[in-house]
Amino acid sequence: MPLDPQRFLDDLHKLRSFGASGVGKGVMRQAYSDADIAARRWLAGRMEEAGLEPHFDPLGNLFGLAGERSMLVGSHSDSQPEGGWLDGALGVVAGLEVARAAREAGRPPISCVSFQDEEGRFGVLTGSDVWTGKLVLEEADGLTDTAGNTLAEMRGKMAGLAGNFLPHNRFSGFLEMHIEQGPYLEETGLGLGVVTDIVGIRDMRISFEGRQNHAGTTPMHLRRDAFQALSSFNTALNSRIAEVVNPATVWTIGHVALHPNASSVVPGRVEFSMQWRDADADRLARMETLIRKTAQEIAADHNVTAELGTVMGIEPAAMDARFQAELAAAAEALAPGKWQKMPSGALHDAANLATVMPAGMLFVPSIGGISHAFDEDTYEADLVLGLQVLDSAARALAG
Ligand code: HGY
Ligand code: MN
Ligand code: MN
Repeated sequence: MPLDPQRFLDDLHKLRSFGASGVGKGVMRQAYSDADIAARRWLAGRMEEAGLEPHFDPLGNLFGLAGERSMLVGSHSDSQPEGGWLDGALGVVAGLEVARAAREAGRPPISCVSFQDEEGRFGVLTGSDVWTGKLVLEEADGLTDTAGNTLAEMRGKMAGLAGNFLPHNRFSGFLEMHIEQGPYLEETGLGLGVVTDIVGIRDMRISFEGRQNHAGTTPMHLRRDAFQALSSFNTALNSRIAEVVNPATVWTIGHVALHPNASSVVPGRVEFSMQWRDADADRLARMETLIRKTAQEIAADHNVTAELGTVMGIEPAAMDARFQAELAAAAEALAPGKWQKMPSGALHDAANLATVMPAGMLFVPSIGGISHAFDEDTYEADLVLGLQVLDSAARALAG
């Protein structure tokens, strides 16, 4: 039996050793970090050993190519600044194992992939945004991370490896296996999820500029305090947004940079991320209008200025009906009655790939619904069952 679950698990643990956090099974492997690049070099070596042709494109997306035209299976191997060992890595190593097994068995070719910067150090799903043509390379190059590094500088670290962008029609479709990253599969006890749709997202940076001053001598009524503005903005938004959202809508202020961030100084500037997600593009637009209006009104109330950055986003995406059906058939054959159809609240490269080829996704449960945290985990039996279902569906679709 060429599909080798132990080899898959061994490779998954080896991948974690690049950027291993020392806390639980966590990793720190942000896109273009030394750990990320070392991991990609190691993955390229494993592809080569398997008889797949490693190919880096100008973004650092790494493909393991088989045949002249094939199915593509994979995910991403970059992590959040503090990430778990499975987010993305699971789908990459599963893709490698499925492609390797197909080759060893002499079956129709399957290629594998690890996309770059899925976690949005620079953009939203930067590597697949550029490859699928959503974002032009020149524009992407000017994007900065929260420390002010540009994408152009960071991808320059991989310039020696880079080849061309591959044509999309080299691939007949895309399959991605991922951890659910939420609580539903565990709650329902149905161990596998066949993804129907992926939510849309909007992401922007907002800053409030006030007046930096002495925290002991500046009377409250004369202050132009950037933190107070942010605090009021958050409170006002949470109350006003109720008119627009539904129970599945989510919004997050996840990154805040307060300047100068010192206890005896009235803060003069704050820059923060504002992200919102929903399955309905119209609702995403209505939320944007409300966010802009609230930011401007609160800025005026606090005598600070508001600067609203460019909104980046991904549209809600439906997964291909045939790919859903093959995943469902494989799940039913290997785990009868133990799977469900479900939408994804997390973003995935499959949302971008769905704009250029048929795409499908399979979820396995996350213990406690935890992800984007060091203690993210999944039972080994679920990882292996997911691999087997993915392989079965990939074979049917490649065949
Ligand atoms: O943020 C997300 O949904 C994904 O993990 N990039
Ligand atoms: Mn992911
Ligand atoms: Mn993630």
